[in-house]
Amino acid sequence: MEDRTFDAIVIGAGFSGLYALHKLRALGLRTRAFEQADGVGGTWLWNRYPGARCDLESIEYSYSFSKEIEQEWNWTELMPAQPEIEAYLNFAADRLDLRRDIRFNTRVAALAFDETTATWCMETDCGERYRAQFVIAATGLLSVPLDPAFPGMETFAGEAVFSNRYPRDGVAFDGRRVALIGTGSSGVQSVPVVARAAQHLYVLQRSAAYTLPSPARVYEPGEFEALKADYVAIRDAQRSARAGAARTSAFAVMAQAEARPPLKTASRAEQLRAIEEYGVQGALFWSDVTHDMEAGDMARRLYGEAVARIVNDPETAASLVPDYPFGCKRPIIDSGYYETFNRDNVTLVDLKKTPIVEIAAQGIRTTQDFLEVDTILYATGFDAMTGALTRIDIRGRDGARLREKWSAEGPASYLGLLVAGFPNLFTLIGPGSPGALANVVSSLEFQVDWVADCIAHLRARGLRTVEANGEAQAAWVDHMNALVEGSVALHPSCNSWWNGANVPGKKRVFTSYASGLPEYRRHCEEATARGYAGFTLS
Ligand code: NA7
Repeated sequence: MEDRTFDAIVIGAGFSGLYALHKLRALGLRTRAFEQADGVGGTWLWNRYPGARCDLESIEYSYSFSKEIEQEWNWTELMPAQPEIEAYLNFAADRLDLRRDIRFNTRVAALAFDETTATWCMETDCGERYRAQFVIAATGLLSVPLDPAFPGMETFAGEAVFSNRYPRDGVAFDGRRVALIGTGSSGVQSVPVVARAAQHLYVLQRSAAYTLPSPARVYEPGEFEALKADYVAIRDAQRSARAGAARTSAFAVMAQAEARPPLKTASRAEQLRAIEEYGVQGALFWSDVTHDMEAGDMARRLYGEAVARIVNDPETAASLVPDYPFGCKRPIIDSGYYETFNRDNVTLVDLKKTPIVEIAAQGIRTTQDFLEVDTILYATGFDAMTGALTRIDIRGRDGARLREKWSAEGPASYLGLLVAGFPNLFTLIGPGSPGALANVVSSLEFQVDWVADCIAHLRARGLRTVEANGEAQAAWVDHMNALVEGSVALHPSCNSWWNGANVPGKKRVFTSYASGLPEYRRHCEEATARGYAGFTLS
């Protein structure tokens, strides 16, 4: 009979779940991880869409806790592509012998806190029950697909695929007429790759994206070996960097912009020189762009001028200019996105002008056209940050449901680690953490270490539970909100997964801690040093 009682249960076997399993096992806890997919990788397993690539350097978007993994693994590209990240996580899982404690193909459906034993009862989608004192939700910030609801979607006779659960064996686009819906990071990265194979590609865009050319490239011979020898210094620099990444990244682009002069005081000649020298990036590299709506609008227009220098067709170029300010959505890094619209086999369909009416057996009907296609690639995003937790039926003290609490009050949590009323349920990279604003790997390593220290502290003192205090949680939420007050990310025109506005009916709240990873660490370490201030240990 399978043992169903553990010290700790980890939900998810992506970057955070794998490290949590390793760390808790090393602490001597009987730990079992549950993963709904058939392999490790999490987000990097599901999102196998063409062109999927990280926007941080591989040397920084990797585990720092194991010197062995650092030295034994060889990255081949500066900005790693999805297959290499998935292979890396498989390597780490094997190197740390994690698979024997992971139950694959198993989705966690429900969690209920049992007050009498101070343990969590967990139920899987097959109705199996497990019990553990601690639960670590390593469920990812971009793991719950958000599918559109176009009339007639189910009647499409061709192949319909989703970027966020892309088929393992890939999709043949060769010679096909393809429609791609959605121009966030997934859509923008897919466009150039699909365009090279397809007979014709229709890009169906509801909101235009701000996207910057990726510095992605293969390492020169010897280049990675030199970096590898320098890991100590690289990790040091990462630790003190606001975004948990000190080298090239989308975050660095925004930080550089803040260090430059304001756009509002730049002369026309200076503005033009910026886009001549730096292309689209030159339009955004100014200190006031993400803080001042007027400067944001100037940057938007300048960005349009830079796009018009790349895209030949003026109407297409105009449609590709966002109608919202930079900084409202997470910046994208692409490989030849705008240039792709100069290909004869690519058509941009501006859904703001001609919305989708329905999907039919042979294609997509807009208010203006019928697009006959063989394949539809949906790249429509995620119920981010909270979705992975709210779709599990989580009941804490007095049977209170996390889903209802968060939907009524917004996704509150103390330090992004624990939620009041839900003892011993640690949330990794969820709301209240640096989440979407920092290198997820750096954040999760810190959080997992914090959780392990906290559990060791409880055990050493014979304590059973740790729980966030309501007042500390409320103060943390207020602090988080104050940090983003007045920023473009919360502007009413800003519909982004960053603030939940991409999900119909979801409360508009900016859920990532905006003061950077070092400051976040300081808050957490300070709470620990003050005897777990803000938490109740009992
Ligand atoms: P995103 O960034 O949420 O992008 C989703 C895209 O899909 C976006 O352009 C949406 O337009 C579009 N969308 C969503 N629903 C519809 C409907 N119903 N009709 C038309 N278009 C729609 O998700 P991604 O997967 O691209 O990227 C997520 C993150 O993953 C990314 O930031 C990186 O960090 C990695 P909208 O903007 O809502 O008008």
